[in-house]
Amino acid sequence: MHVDMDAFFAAIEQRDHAEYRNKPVIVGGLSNRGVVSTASYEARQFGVFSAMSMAEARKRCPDGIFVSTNHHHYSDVSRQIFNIFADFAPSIEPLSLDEAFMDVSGMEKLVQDWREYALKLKKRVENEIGLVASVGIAPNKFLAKLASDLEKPNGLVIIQKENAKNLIKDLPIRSLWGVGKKTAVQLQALGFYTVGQIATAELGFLVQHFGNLAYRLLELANGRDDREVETDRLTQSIGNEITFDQDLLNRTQVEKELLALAEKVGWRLRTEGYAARTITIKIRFASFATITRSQTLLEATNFDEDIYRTAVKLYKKCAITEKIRLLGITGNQLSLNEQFNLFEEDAKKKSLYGTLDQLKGRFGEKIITKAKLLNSKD
Ligand code: TTP
Ligand code: MG
Repeated sequence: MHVDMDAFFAAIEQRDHAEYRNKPVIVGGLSNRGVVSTASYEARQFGVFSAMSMAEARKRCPDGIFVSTNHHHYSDVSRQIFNIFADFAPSIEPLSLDEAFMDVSGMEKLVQDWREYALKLKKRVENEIGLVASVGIAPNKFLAKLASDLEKPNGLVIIQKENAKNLIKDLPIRSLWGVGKKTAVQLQALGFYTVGQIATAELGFLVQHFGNLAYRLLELANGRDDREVETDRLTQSIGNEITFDQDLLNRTQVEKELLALAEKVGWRLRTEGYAARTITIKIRFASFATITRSQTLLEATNFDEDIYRTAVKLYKKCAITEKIRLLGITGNQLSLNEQFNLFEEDAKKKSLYGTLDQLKGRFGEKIITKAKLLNSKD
């Protein structure tokens, strides 16, 4: 079973603000150079979609309601949803804040009617959280994810093994898991446009062009997928990025922005109960060329200054010749934050951050920050 919430961020805003309901709501970074996180289905009719520039979204939907992303709040709602999911399957693999695979195989004796079972889950999410989930049930992960998407919003699709091949044969090749833009272009150059066309291709021919990927392509195109639901996969990463109103020129500016990002990521890691073993920075240049650099630490951390120090180190190692348009920091290789205080230094830091986080929790994320990050307008 695959569950995916409809227009997740926008739906939460519509739930919380009655005056937004049935209206085009666009959630994202509101500056001119911001990006759309998601759009309500009303806004999608104006051609507004995730990852579109906010400037373009404003052009397409001038009367829309534009709301700044409140990631913290959405994570809280996400946790509530996952609590409900947990009542419906023994093992759950979260894919993002609003989406999960649930392994219901082996429950055939308990569940007579899968449609009813999915409806029960949808009803609980609606009654208890006030949001709508789309559900897909199928013999495997690939088909279940596809199914939850087929009748969105408010979808519920069950794919039977016998019908799978027929159901997917006319879908575009991009529907296959793992087929990104590049592979799609390659496939099209060889005359493959639909899933069905790949399903009947020769394995040898595909191997010639796609190497290792060939076998998986053929399997998926035939509706087969033997991936397990991976329950112990935690949230994979926590990160923030910022696109600047004006491209950054000098090192002092960059370091200041990295500090602000480190503070954000540290706070999110700590409040969500994680520590990150690997720190990754992302730099997008004025030309849109984008690089990422990572470093794995000896020990996982969620302290702002460790994140900052690593980020600056990574930044200094990059040969930078262009202005910078976007910076991001992500913590990867997350573990649950249960580390012991081996060193006095750590205990001190922990108590400092405990105090900071209490303040932030009570008065909002902006209540306290590093002196370095203050400027006259604050
Ligand atoms: P999705 O499930 O892809 O999108 P959605 O829930 O908004 O809409 P639907 O599933 O009905 O098509 O992503 C879940 C949330 O993740 C989304 O509400 C906002 C966030 N998100 C981004 O911030 N940027 C993105 O590019 C995408 C795709 C999603
Ligand atoms: Mg969704």
